[in-house]
Order: sequence, then structure tokens, then C-alpha cells
Amino acid sequence: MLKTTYSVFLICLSLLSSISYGQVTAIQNIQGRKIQSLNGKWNYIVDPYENGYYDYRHDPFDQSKTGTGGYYDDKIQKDKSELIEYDFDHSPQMNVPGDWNSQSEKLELYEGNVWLRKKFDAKPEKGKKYFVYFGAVNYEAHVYLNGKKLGVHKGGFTPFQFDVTNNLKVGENSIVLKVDNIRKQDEIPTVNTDWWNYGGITRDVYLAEFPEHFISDYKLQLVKGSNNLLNFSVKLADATAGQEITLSIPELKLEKKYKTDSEGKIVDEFIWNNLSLWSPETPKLYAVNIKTDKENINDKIGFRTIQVDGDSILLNGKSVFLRGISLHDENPLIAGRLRSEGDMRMMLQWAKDMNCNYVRLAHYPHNEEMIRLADEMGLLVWAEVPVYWTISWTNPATYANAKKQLTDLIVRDKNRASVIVWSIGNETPLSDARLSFMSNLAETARSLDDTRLVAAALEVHREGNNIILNDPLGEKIDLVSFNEYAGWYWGGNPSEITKYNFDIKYKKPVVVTEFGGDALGGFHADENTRWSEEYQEALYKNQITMLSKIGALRGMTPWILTDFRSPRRQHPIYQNFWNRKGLISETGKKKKAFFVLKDFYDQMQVKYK
Ligand code: GCB
Repeated sequence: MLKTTYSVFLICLSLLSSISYGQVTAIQNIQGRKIQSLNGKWNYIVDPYENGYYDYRHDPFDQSKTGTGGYYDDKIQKDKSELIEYDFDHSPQMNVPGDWNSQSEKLELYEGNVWLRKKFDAKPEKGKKYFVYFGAVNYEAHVYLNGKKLGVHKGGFTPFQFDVTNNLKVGENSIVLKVDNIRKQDEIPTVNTDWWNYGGITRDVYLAEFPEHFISDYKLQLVKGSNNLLNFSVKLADATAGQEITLSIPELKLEKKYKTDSEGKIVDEFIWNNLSLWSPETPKLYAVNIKTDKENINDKIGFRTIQVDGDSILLNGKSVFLRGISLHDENPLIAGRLRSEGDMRMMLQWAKDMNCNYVRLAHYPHNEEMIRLADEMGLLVWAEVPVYWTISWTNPATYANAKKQLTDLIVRDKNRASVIVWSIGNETPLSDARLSFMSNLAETARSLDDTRLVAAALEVHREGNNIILNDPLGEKIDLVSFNEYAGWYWGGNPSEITKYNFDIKYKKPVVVTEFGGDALGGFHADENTRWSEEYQEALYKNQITMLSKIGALRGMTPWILTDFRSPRRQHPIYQNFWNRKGLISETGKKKKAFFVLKDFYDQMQVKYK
């Protein structure tokens, strides 16, 4: 009997610890808070058998009666007879933020479990709250502080945090993560993707300090369709009523005082004239301050409107052509995810060199800093969640996971003027189950943010020379966006593709999300020779001719800015684990097609002046 009660207790415990989706969304503007960086060198142990997590009966140590026994205890041998089969202090170190695949040759292709540990000093004060905050950990993170489990988080590209107020010690603390990046069918993304599955703590880690009743979230944006009606909302982490909050934008001489309601919230809409609107040409950001008697949060926020009107996309009421390019969160020059502002600036500057006003941050949420840079540099953004290819459409847990990732993305980036599109997925195959999954995601995006466009990268099919788009999901989203690979995966040589015509069911702006073909930088031949720069150049020329026949064409994000690493790409001469569809090579050299696209964008800039 006792044994059954204990097992029930264990099951409940394991359910509790595995529920990560219910966890509150991440704190707004972490950089604008009182933070201590936990970045730097972390010791790590590669643990393919999860020896530090399960005992020899394969029961998790952290769900045992004592909750101890795993590597998260971070033990050191106290006397010479003590048996401890791990030792963080004498284990190698890696940089955080940083994926493990690019930091150790042995781990280049590793998908599995790695333990990471950092020791840090803290001086917690009475009456304050403390959180550990992770910008992103790929994919499943079990987090422990001083031997106590804080929780689990799934999802490799969105931020999360844990309240450590009761676990943080004065002096030395030990934070330990078990990170698992094994691909699984029911996860988001699923097993099959065309990018490197970089594992580890890939974005910043902070210890953040807050007053007791702190501001966990806020929003300041123009109301849909208006160029002077501002929507301002604040949420305290708890339901404290009567907390005074001041919003100010000194440059506009705007200052407003509020008191939180019984739910610890403020919601207001007010007119403010003479705003200079944000656009790629004039990326105006205002210094915004939100404060209480105990907190002082600074942000930089731009204001703009984005709408669809028939075939047109209106930015601040004016028709625009989205001169875009897709990109991954990866540095082609130094393996790994983009790690610093310098890396990110390099990528966005390359897009600007091509005269882009728009980027598609494929296929998952990129770093918050990237979006802030896009705000500053004047690039519109398509932001996406990794609902990619063959997701488990009928599994409710998979849907909950996708919804949580989409929610976290929207919560994180809702104050960024650059973001104009929330993308709910890429190339998802038609079925009823998928339609309902995707429609619900579209609804979620709209319910969280009605000021931006909702879209997805769809697929087309061919009948003769007609390329047809009639995916029923098209009804539910604002743009007609699709990927098509005429001249590469189908349709003959580049010179043959201009014969194709498009038959699109929806009267909405067309923003082509992908086309392209591989070229090995520096390999020159005639335009019918695969992998040559000339082939890719001809492909771009003829794609532009073909796509220009679409009357409603209002933008594109060809695939892709730079070559990127992918285990699916195995040709030993031309690929070597690189997808070569970049317009910039792995060494940073612009390929011929780069200039074809730039020319086209120069023309579009004049046309849409
Ligand atoms: C696609 C995918 C993208 C791939 C690309 C390719 O349709 O959306 O993730 O990398 O094709 O190169 O095949």
C-alpha cells in the first residue's frame, strides 16, 4: 500500500516536473533590468547514457525520496575513500552562450545529453526576488540550483526563467543544467529539419533581481490602423493593486501616471499626436521609461502601422514592397549560432548591402538582440516558430508546445516595431489535422497581437505549366506566402522556368517566402552546370522574371542570405554538410546571384518610392 502511494506520488511529481508549458512567459526586456551575467566558462560533462540523471534501474535521481544522487548535486570528494564518478571542477569548459557542437570536435555531430555547471557568487537581499533567466537552451533543459530542481523547459529558441528567491545563497552558488537535444517526433521542431541541431545554452544567462511587486510584462504600441492612438499595458508579477507606475517618453514630453487594478494590471489607450513613425528609411526609436517607486525600466520603442489592403501591404499607410532575404541564426564564418552583437550586425548589414528592407528570420525565434538590431538598423522582420514539415498534428502535447513557443515569441517581441509578421510555420503538408492545428495557431497569434500580420510559408503544386496555390490555410492568414523551387528541385534548368504561371486562390498580397538553388562559392561554369555560381545567377534572373508575372507580388525572401550547415547536405565535393543556397558563401564572399537580387531590389525601391 505504502509502495503504491509512493508510486502515485512519484508519478505526480514527474508530471509536475515535466510540465513546462504552463510556466509563466518570460520577463519583458530582461536587458533593461538589474541583471548579473552568468555567461562565460561553464564546466561540462557529456553524458550519452544519462548516467547523471538515472540510477542503474533507470529511475531518475531527482524523483527519488531524497532527490539527490545526480550530477546536479555537484559533489566533490570529501575524503579519499568516497566514491564519486564525476567531477565538474576537472571537466572541460565551454563558452556560454554557445552551442556544444562548434566548441569541441568530438561534439560536432553529437545529439544527446550534456551537463553544464557554473559557480557564481550572489548577495541576495531580504525583500527582493531573484530569477535565473535563459535566453534559449536547445532543446530540453532540467535546471538545478544548489542541488534543488527548479524545473524543466522544452523549446530551443525561446526564453524562460525560474524563481530562485528561496534557493539562492549568500556567497557561492552552483547552477547545473542537463541539456538534451535529441530530436523527437512529437517535439517542435520534429525529427526532420534542414539545419544543424546545435545543442546547449545558446543564448545569454542572467541572474535577475527584482523588488517584491515587480513589472513582469508591458506593452506600448500603436493600436491597429491608427497613427496616433497608443495602447499601453503593464502586468505586475503578482496581483498587487494600487501600485503607482509612471510612463514617460521625454522626447515627446509624454508623462502619464497610473495605479494598478486589483489584478496588478494597467490597460490604457490614449492619443498622442506628432509621433515620428518608424520605417526602414527612418528607424525612429523613442527612449521609453517605465517606473515605480522601486523599479526603473528603460526601453527603446518605435511606432508604426502595418496592414493589408487588397493586394497591398501598407506600412504607415503607404504601399511597400518587401525587399527581403531569409536567414538562419548561424554564423557562416565561425561555426555555431550567432553569439554576439557583432555576429548579428554582420548578418543584417549583408542584408542591407543587398538593399533589403526586410528579413525573414527562419525557421525559429532568433535572438531578442537580433530583433532589437533590426529595430535600430531599419529592417522589417518576419518572425517564425519551428512548426516545420511533418509535425505530430494530432498530439495535444505537441500542439501545446507549439502554442507556448508562439506565445513566448510574441510576448518577447511585441514591442519591436521591426516585427510585422508572425509566421506560424513552414511547408506543413496538407491534412485536416494540420489545418486545425495551424488554424488554432493563427487564432492564438491574433488573440495575442492584433496589430501585426499572421502568415505561414505554404506549399504549391503543379498542373502542367500552372503553379497552383489553394491551401485552405490561406483563408486564415493575411499573406499569400509560399516556397517554390522551380529550376532547382523541379521544373528543368533555370532557363526553362519562365514558362510557369501562377494560379493563386486568394486575393491577398503575395510575399514569396523561398526560392533558390545551391552554388559553391568560387565554382564557375556555364549556366546549366549544377552547383556553379552561373547556374544560381541564371536561376535568380529567371525566377524574378517568372515571379514578376504575379500582379499581387509585394515581396520575397529568397533562400538564403548565407550558406549554412546542415547534416542533410552530403555531396562530398559541393556540399560537405553545407546547404549552398546562400547568396554569400561560407567564407563571406558574395556570389553572382547576390547582385542579381540587389539589382531587382534597386528597381523595386524606385518603383515603390
Ligand atoms: C525548404 C525549407 C528550407 C530548406 C530549403 C532547401 O523548402 O523551407 O528550410 O533549407 O527548402 O534548401 O531545400
